[in-house]
Amino acid sequence: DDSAAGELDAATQREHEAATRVKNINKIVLGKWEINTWYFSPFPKDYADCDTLYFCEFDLHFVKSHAALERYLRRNDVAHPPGDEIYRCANISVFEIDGAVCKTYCQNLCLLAKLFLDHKTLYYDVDPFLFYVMTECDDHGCHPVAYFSKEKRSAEEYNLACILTLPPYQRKGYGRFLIAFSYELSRKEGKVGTPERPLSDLGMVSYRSYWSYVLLSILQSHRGAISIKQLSEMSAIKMDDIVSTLHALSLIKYWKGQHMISVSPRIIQEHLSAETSRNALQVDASKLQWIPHH
Ligand code: 1VU
Repeated sequence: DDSAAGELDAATQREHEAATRVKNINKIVLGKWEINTWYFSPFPKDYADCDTLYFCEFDLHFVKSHAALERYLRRNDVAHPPGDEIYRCANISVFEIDGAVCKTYCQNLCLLAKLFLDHKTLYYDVDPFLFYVMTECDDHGCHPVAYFSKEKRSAEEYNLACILTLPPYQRKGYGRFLIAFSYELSRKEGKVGTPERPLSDLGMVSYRSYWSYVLLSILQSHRGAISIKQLSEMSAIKMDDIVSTLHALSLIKYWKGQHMISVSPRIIQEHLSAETSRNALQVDASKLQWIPHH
């Protein structure tokens, strides 16, 4: 059909233009942070030529000047993201926000996130997604530190569409925490999951690190032979990702048309010892109050 093909071409072209456009907004102000941006993001025309954008960190409303933000904040007294708080453990909370319910918030979150994401196409249609915003809470409110989005329904077994830790909070284990959280949700749904592709370089290191840790931990405590399928059932990690991770760790052989896991306790110990000394932030599944969406 010519017209459909024509539309697709135009859409592809728009996408290409968006991807190759130069970075527009140089900085954002968000809560106590001034953050330099990394990439282009398609903010509305009126804001596209601003050097700095000023955000309310709680509802993600953005304005063009510091004075305008101060005026806005004086009138606005919410101190946490919208949606449902589905996890709380010490000062860490996770809020679940439905794209169809809090459209503007979720669109603004996508625009903000795109400033730090290279290759992702931006979804203006946020309705099919749920957003999970992780916060650090103090006396002033629940401050956003990281988030991921997830399709309400995925034909490809995706359990995470897009993940971002805000730059001031990166390399503290928050990305890893949210990846673990996404698998905890899959476990509750009784499904396996995998992140949407492509992964950025930083996304790839984070997933590799998580997968390695989870699989090595299971292998360490498991007695006797274990199959890829069993590992997948125990971890909610999709079988392909298990195979590629074990390959990368040289813990798998392909023999007579079958994958064979071959591990020695020494190898497991070597990999895990670095891990346990780091004291990473764990997801406490007993603190998750959530029932799957149908
Ligand atoms: O646990 P390990 O130490 O083995 O690994 C950690 C960490 O060391 C490693 N890592 C890095 N390694 C080298 N250079 C880095 N700059 C770096 N950053 C992290 O990754 C493991 C996880 O670390 P983390 O839990 O501290 O992770 P962050 O909170 O820093 O968050 C990781 C992400 C990927 C979310 C963060 O880097 C980010 O927001 N990047 C920009 C946006 C992005 O690329 N997002 C992923 C796009 S792909 C996608 O969304 C489709 C699923």
